[in-house]
Amino acid sequence: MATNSVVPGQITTIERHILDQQLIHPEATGVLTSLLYDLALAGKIIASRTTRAGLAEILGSTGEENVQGEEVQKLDVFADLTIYRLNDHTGRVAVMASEEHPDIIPIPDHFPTGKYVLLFDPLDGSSNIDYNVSIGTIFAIYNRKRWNGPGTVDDCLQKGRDLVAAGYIIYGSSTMMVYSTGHGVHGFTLDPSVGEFLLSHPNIRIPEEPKYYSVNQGYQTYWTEGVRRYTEWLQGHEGQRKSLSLRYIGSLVADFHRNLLAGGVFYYPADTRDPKRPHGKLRLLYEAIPLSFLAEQAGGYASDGRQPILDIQPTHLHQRTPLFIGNRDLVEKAEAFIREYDVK
Ligand code: AHM
Repeated sequence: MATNSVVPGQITTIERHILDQQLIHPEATGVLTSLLYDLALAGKIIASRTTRAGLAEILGSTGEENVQGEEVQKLDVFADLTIYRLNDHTGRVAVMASEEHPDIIPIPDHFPTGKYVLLFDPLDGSSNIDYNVSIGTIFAIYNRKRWNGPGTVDDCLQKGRDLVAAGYIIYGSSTMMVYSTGHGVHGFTLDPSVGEFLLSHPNIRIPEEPKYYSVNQGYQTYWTEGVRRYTEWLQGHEGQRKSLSLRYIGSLVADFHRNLLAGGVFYYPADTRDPKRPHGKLRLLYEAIPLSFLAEQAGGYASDGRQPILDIQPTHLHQRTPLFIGNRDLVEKAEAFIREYDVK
C-alpha cells in the first residue's frame, strides 16, 4: 500500500489537520488556522467556477491587461476577488498583495487589521483556462513586520526564510490543497460529495529517484550555455546516470505538483528572448518563494541558479526570477553548470 494513502476509517478534514498542526505551537492563537481555512474555502469557491467554466460563460478574456502586460482572464478576476473578499474583513490580515495588482492591497479603513501578510497568485497558468488544462492558486503568509498601523509594502517584501506558511490549490482532475506551516507538506483532496478537503497525501516527500524534467524547450535557443548543457545532462548526455522523461504542462502549479509526487526538476531559466525580462517569466513573491518553501519542506531545493530562492531579499512586488526547483541533487547540478559556464 502506498505510504501516502489514507488509512480507511481515519478521515482527517483539512480543518482538523490545521488545528492539530496548531498544537505544535502552544503560543498559537488560532488566527493562522482560520486564515488557512479561509484559503481552503476560497479554493472551494474557485474550484466550483473552474469546473463550470464553459457553462458559466466565463471562458475568455475581459479584454484588459494586468500589470504584467498579459491578458486578464475572467476567471483570474473572479479568483482574485474571491480571495480578497474572504480576507479583507476578518481582522487576520494586515495587507495583501496579488499578482494581478500593481500595488499592495490595503485592508479597508472600516475593517480591523491583523498580524498576517497574505500574498497570492489567484490563478496561475491562466493562459491554459480555455484548454481545460490544470491551473492553480498559490499563496504565501508572513507575519507583519510592525505591529501597528496599516500593513505596508515592506511587510510584503520579506525573504522566503521568514514565511509562516505557504501552499497551493490545484484545479485538475480533482481539486487539491497542498500546504506547509514549516512542519512538512500535506495534501488534501476535495471530496465534492461532502464539499470538504480530506487528507490524502500526508507528509509528502519528493521521491529520491526522479522521473521528470520540466522546461519549455521551445526557448532553448535563448538559453545560456550552462542551461543548455544542464538540459543535455538531464537527457542522459555528459554522464547523467539515466535520462529523465520530459513533461511540461506550462502551468507551474501542475508541473510542480507532478514533480513533487513523482520526483524531478522544473526550471524556467533566465533567457535572452525579451530584453525587458532578463530574469525569465516567473514572479519571485507569488510563485517562486511559496513553491520553494514547499520544495524544501518536502526534502527538495529551489534556486535561481546561483543562490537559494528562499535567501533572496525581494526589492519590488513584481520582481521576476529564474527558477530551478525539485530534487535537491538535480537543482544543485543546475547551479554547478551555471557556475561553470555562465558566471563570468
Ligand atoms: P501566467 O501567470 O500568465 O499564468 O504565467 C505563469 C505561467 C506558469 O504557470 C508557467 O510555468 C509559465 O507561465 C509557462 O510559461 P511559458 O508558456 O512561457 O512556458
